[in-house]
Amino acid sequence: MSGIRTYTMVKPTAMRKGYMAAIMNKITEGGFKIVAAKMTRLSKEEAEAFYAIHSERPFFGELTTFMSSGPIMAIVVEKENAVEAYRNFIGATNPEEAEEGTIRKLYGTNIGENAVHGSDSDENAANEIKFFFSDRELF
Ligand code: 3AN
Repeated sequence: MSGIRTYTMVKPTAMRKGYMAAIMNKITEGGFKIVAAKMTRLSKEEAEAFYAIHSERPFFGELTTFMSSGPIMAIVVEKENAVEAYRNFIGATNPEEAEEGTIRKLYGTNIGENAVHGSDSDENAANEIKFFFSDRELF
């Protein structure tokens, strides 16, 4: 059975460009309920731990340097079939290939700085939520 929660975060470039509130609005308008949110910043080591599943990818260094380059907004959203629904909602990894009207199309800069993260499985969503939030921060 698919889960009702997924993890997302507004990435540093989108934060720097001032898109945080617009993105959170769009998430809510898309029918996702925000059940946890906090602004925080990852150290390089924390970014490496968060993206450990990508450690063999050629862009790992660039990705973790970027993700630790400034504040992020960490968010948990709820909706039926959350992981798949949210990934469809944000659009393709590369903003240039993302559908019109999606968050990555509207607010993404390039394939690495693509505005938001979205968990890719229920198992990863649960781990990523735990990475950022304690039980008392989830509503
Ligand atoms: P998604 O975030 O859509 O699941 P993945 O799992 O392929 O995409 O990649 C994880 C993250 O790594 C992406 N959100 C993106 O920021 C970054 N990334 C993916 N491909 C590249 C690339 N070719 N160069 C730089 N960063 C990349």
